Amino acid sequence: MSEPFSLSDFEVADRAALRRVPSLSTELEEISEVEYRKLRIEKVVLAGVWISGSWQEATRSLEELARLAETAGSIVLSGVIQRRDVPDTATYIGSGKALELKKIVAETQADTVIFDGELSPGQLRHLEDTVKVKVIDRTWLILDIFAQHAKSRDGKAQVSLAQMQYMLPRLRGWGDALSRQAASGGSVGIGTRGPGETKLETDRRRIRDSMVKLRREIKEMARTRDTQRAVRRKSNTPAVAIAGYTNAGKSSLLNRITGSHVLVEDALFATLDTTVRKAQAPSGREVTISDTVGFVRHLPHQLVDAFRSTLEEVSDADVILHLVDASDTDPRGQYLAVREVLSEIGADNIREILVLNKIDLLSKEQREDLEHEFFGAIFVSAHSGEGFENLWQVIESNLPEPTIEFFGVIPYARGDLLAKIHNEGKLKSLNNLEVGMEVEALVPAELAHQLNLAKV
Ligand SMILES: Nc1nc2c(ncn2[C@@H]2O[C@H](COP(=O)(O)OP(=O)(O)OP(=O)(O)O)[C@@H](O)[C@H]2O)c(=O)[nH]1
Ligand SMILES: [Mg+2]
Repeated sequence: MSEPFSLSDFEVADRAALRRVPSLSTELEEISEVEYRKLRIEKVVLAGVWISGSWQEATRSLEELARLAETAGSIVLSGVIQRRDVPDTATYIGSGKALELKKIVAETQADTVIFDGELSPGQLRHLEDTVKVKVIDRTWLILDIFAQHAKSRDGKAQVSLAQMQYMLPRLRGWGDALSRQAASGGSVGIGTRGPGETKLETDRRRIRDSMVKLRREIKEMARTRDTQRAVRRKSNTPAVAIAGYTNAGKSSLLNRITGSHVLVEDALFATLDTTVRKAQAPSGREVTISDTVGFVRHLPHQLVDAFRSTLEEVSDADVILHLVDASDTDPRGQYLAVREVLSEIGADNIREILVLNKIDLLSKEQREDLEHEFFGAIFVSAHSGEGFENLWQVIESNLPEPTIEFFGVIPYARGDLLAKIHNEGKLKSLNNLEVGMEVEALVPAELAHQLNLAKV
C-alpha cells in the first residue's frame, strides 16, 4: 500500500491469471440487495472522467481512488479516464466508453467497476446493464471502508445509516424472474413478504424500518456524548480539536502531545471514533485535545450527516488544529477539501491553526516552497517532535482568555485553588503575606466564584 499506484504498472494479462472469485449469481437469491452491495469488492477496474482542471489532477484523483480501493481490500487491475465537458447523464463516461469498459472488464475478469464520482441511480443501472458486473462509485467505496473500520457501536450505527440512505434510491431488485419466483412461494425470504409485495418493495420496506431504528439509536448515543461534553465544558477546560485530511497524521499528533496510544496506520480512515485526552500546556494550563475521523475529497454527504454528532467534537471546539500532510503531492488540495467539510459542519468560524505535518520527509527546497505557500502555518513532525514547542505557543495564544479579574488573599491551606488558577487561568502576581497568598489573576467565571468564597 505504501507504493504509489501507477496506472501503467498493471500487466492486465498477469492479473487476469488470478483465480476468479466464484460467481455470485447463486448467492443473490439468498441475500438482500443491501447485503449484495456490501459483499467484499475483490478485483476492480477504475473509471473516471476528466472534466475540469489539469490532466495531473485527474490522474491524481484516480490514484486516490486506487488507494481507497486498496484500503477497502480490493486489487486494482486497471483504470481508465475519459475526457468530457460534462458527465454523460445516462452513462457518466459516455456509451462508447462504457462498451470499452465492458471489454476491459471481460479481459481482466474484474468483478467490480468503481467510478470516481457519485453515480445517479439511473447511471448505476445503465452501467451495470452494460458492463455486466457490479458497479459502485466513490461514495459507496468510502462508505464501505467506513463500514469495515467502524468499531464502536456508535460508529457502526452511523455508517449503516449512511449506507442505507445511499442505497435506498438505488435499489434495483433482481428482475422479474426473481420476484415472480418469490411471489409464488419460492425459497426467497419466506415469511418476510406481504402478499403481492415484490422483493424490491420488501427490501425498501426493510431498509426504511432499519433507518428509523438506527436514527433513534444514534440520537440516544449522541445524548450520552453531549452530556460528557457538557461536563468537560463546565470545567472550563478549553477544547482543542485536531481535524484534517485522512492519513495527515492526526492520531500521531495526538499521541505525541498527550502520550496516548491511538492507532496509527498508513491507511485511509484508520480512525473513525473520537478520542479525547487531557494535556497540559507548557504554562501549566489544561486543555483537552481530540482526534477524530479524517476528511477526504468529496466526502459523502450521507457520512457527514450520519457523523454529525461525532463531528461536533470539532464544531464545538475552541480551537481547531487543521493538520495537512506536507509530504503529499497536493497539500493545497487537501487543505481545500478539509475547509469545505469544516464549513459544512459549521466549524468555519472557529479559530483555526494551520499545521503542516511530516516535515521530516521534505527537502530544504520543498519546505521553503511550502513556507511561502502556507505563510504563517506551523511546521511540525509528529515523528521527530520538531516544531512542537512552537506549536504549543501558538495553541496557547489562541486559547480563549479567562475573563474575570480576581484580586484578593486566599488562605495558605487552599493550594488547590492556586493550582486551579495555573490550570484554568492566568496568574499575574503572587505575594506571600502573613494571612495568606495575595493573588492577582484572570480566571474563568466559575473559578472566580470559588475564589471569592475562599477569600480571607
Ligand atoms: N514521516 C512521517 N510520517 C508520519 C508523521 N506523522 C504521521 N506519519 C505517518 O503517517 C501515517 C498516518 O498517520 P496517522 O497518525 O494514522 O494519520 P491520521 O491522520 O490519524 O489518519 P486517519 O485516522 O487514517 O485519518 C502513519 O503511517 C504515520 O506513521 C510524521 O511527522 N512524519
Ligand atoms: Mg487517525
